[in-house]
Parts: sequence; structure tokens; C-alpha cells
Amino acid sequence: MNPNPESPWSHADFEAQLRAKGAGYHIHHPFNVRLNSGQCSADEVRTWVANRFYYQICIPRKDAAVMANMPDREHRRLWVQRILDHDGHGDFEGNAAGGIEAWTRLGEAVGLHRDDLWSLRQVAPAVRFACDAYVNFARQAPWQEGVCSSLTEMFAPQIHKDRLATWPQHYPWIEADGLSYFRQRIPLASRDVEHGLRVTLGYFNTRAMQLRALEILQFKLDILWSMLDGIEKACAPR
Ligand code: AHQ
Repeated sequence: MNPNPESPWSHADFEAQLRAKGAGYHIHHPFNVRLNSGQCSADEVRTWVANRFYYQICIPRKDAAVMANMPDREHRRLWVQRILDHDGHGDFEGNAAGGIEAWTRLGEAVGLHRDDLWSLRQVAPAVRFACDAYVNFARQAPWQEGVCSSLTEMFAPQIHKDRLATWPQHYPWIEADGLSYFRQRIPLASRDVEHGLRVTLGYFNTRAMQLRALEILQFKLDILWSMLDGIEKACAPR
């Protein structure tokens, strides 16, 4: 680590600082630990899926907000793929239906009707608040800060792999094809992180800006964490 506290970290040290924030990732949230170790009831799984649906439909709106602030085509050409990944493209059939459709299939696989998800009736206030905070941040922040906030996906492949490895044994009643969202997201997350890291390491180039990047990542970690707080509360006996 660079001895001078004022000079910027090297890209390698800066990336290590970003990745160290993974200690606060929602994979460690008590609700996620319960969910991936098979301790959730079917109703709690359904509550998680119905609430996370709101996050999923907010992602392309967040991405469109980031893209609206992007002045150059090179970055927009990469970023627009994120919107298509969620909203679908082409004939919107099969894998081209998009992640929101795949999450809808997850909902049906856990026993929810399409309308249960799309009505947003089950979305807890804290979940709606956290997701709306993310979309509003993307609208107002410099596009590079919006890119930086997406870097929680550095830690996402593991959480998707955990679900694929544990849910079939813990929740055999969930139709297997309902898990396809998690499977398809793993390579997309890695692709997105490659671009997000390149922008972040290049733009945040003073120590003060690098510390700002860590703050932004913590803000997004707090969004994911507070979503699970809200879901946990929604599952608590009344
Ligand atoms: O399914 C997820 C997804 O599409 C994204 C996009 C990215 C962003 O732009 O903030 N973050 C993200 C995440 C997804 N799934 C979450 C999960 O636990 O299933 C993880 C979340 C993330 O790590 O930020």
C-alpha cells in the first residue's frame, strides 16, 4: 500500500479496497443465510421472490438513468446491453425474453401467480424505499458514480452459485427451471463487472475520489442489506 496517505492507491490496491467491501455484502445477511441453508418456509421464499421482483424491475430504469448521463457512445453501447438483458430483445421469446420474465418464471416456480408479482402488492415499504433510492441516485449522480454503484455485482456470482447449489436440495418443491435467472446472471454479472471496474478504476483517480467510490459502494451495499431487513420484517409473525 502506498505510504503517502494523500496519493491515490494503485489500481490493484484500489480494486482490493473495493473488493474488501464484500464483507458487508447481503450474502452475509441473516435472512440470506437462512434462505440458502433451507431454513425458510415456502411463504418466506415467496415473500423474498415477490419483494426482489421490485428490485429487478428497477434495474433497467436505473440503467437507463445512468445511460442518459453518459456522453459518449462507447460506454452507451456497452451499458445498453444491461437494459436488454432485463427487458428482453428481438422476439422476446426464450432467453431473449429477458431477466424480468425469468424472474416472473421464478415467481411461478415458487407458487406465485404472475399478478402477485406485477401488482407489487407484496412489496414492503423498506424494499420500495431502498430500490427507489437506487434509481434516484442513478438519475442525480455523475454517470461514473452510477457505474461504481453497480459494482456490488463483483460479489453476485457467488450468491447465485449458492442458490443453484442449495435450493434444489432444500426446496425440492421449486420447479428447477425457475432457477434459470440465477444461472443466466452469472456470466452477465462477470461481463458487467469488467466494464464497471474499468470505468471506476480510471475515473476515481485521486485518494479523495477513491474514498468517494468506497462510500458509493457502501451506499449500494446498504440498499441490498436494507432490502433484506424489510423482507425479514415482512416475514415476521404479525
Ligand atoms: O440480478 C441482479 C442484477 O441484475 C444486478 C445488476 C447490478 C446493478 O446494476 O446494481 N446488481 C445486480 C444484482 C442482482 N442480483 C442480486 C442478487 O442477490 O440476486 C445482487 C445484485 C448486486 O449484487 O448488486
